[in-house]
Amino acid sequence: MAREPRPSHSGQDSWGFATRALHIGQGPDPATGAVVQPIHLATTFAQQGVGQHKGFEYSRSGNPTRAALEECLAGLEDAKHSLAFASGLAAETTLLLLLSPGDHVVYMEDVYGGTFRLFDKVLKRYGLTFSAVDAGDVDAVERSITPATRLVWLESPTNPLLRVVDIDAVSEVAHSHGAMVCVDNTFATPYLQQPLRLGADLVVHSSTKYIGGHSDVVGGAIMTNNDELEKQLRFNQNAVGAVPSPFDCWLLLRGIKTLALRVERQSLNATEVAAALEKNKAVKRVHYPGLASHPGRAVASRQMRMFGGMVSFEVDDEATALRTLGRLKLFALAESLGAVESLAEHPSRMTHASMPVSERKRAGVGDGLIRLSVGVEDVADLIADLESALA
Ligand code: P1T
Repeated sequence: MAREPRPSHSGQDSWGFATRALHIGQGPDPATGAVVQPIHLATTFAQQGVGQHKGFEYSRSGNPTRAALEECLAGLEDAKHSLAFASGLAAETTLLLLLSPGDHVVYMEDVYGGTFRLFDKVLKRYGLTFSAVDAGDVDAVERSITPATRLVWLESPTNPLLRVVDIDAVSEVAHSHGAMVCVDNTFATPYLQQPLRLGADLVVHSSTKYIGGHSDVVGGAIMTNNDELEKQLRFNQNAVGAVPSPFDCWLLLRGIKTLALRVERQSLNATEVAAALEKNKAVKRVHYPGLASHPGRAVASRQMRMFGGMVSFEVDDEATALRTLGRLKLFALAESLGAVESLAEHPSRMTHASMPVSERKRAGVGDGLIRLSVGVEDVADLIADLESALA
């Protein structure tokens, strides 16, 4: 049984999501009244006397445009703190620097291939250890926790199979063993799911995706309600320099204004696309949390507002998948996701190619799998495109 959601920290409980997205960190500029945030390109800020300044010293440590974005991002997740990064992986790397050699991480076996690569090819060399688990099974998570486990790393829905994890239940188990929980909320977006309110300690985003929403900016974010974690994260970010440019922060602020509208439409379109694919004879299986056939539907209904814009489906084999991708006209064959235009890709050859075949197999990422990022086009056109490519 799910518990009551944890309290909001944005201080704007009375505002709905779309209002927070437009008004937190986005108000008129106090200096000029401009209704759009200015872009502060300055790399350094004059001090009245040594150590006497208006909150900014040097742009790696802090920048007014980034601060506005961070305030807005915190508001989106109802979080006390947010930090903006140069990319999703920059955010993930900085977050994992909270750990020390010998620490153990349990992670959902079906994660973005680049996240797996960061764990497997980079951080293992610095003495961290990792165990993959099907986090859809809460008992399996508990069985993988050891006395050295400091962190449980989740995605929900996962990339690319849209598996669903009960964030509340896994957080309870992890906390009972003294481990923190981080949720990569990129696929769900803060509009659909707020992991901190479900018990997670940290949220990470690739804001390159839905938060930016227009395939024109790479970025990342971390949110937390924990003051001590925030202090360490800010120290680590400044120490390693994983910061976004002011212009990228501004583009993200611009994208966020329509996040709720876009994700609403993408979720509605994806629901129709998934239903059409399920009826198509060339399709063996459709993965979408909103389908009655999806094993995670009940949990997703409880922890998400809608089911999101990502859909995956399986065709007979790799040759059929590649042929289908080659025939699509509206869906661009491209990595990435979450933007207004629809994209399609082949996870085993593209986004998850950095996972060894054995890991892909274990996670269930087959060669006949196609992943769709459903955009905001007219859904009838998207379905017609898929049907003619599958014919
Ligand atoms: O690309 P970057 O902004 O560094 O974000 C990495 C990342 C982190 N988490 C998830 C769930 C992701 O999907 C990604 C990036 N993913 C793709 C590029 C993709 O096509 O799946």
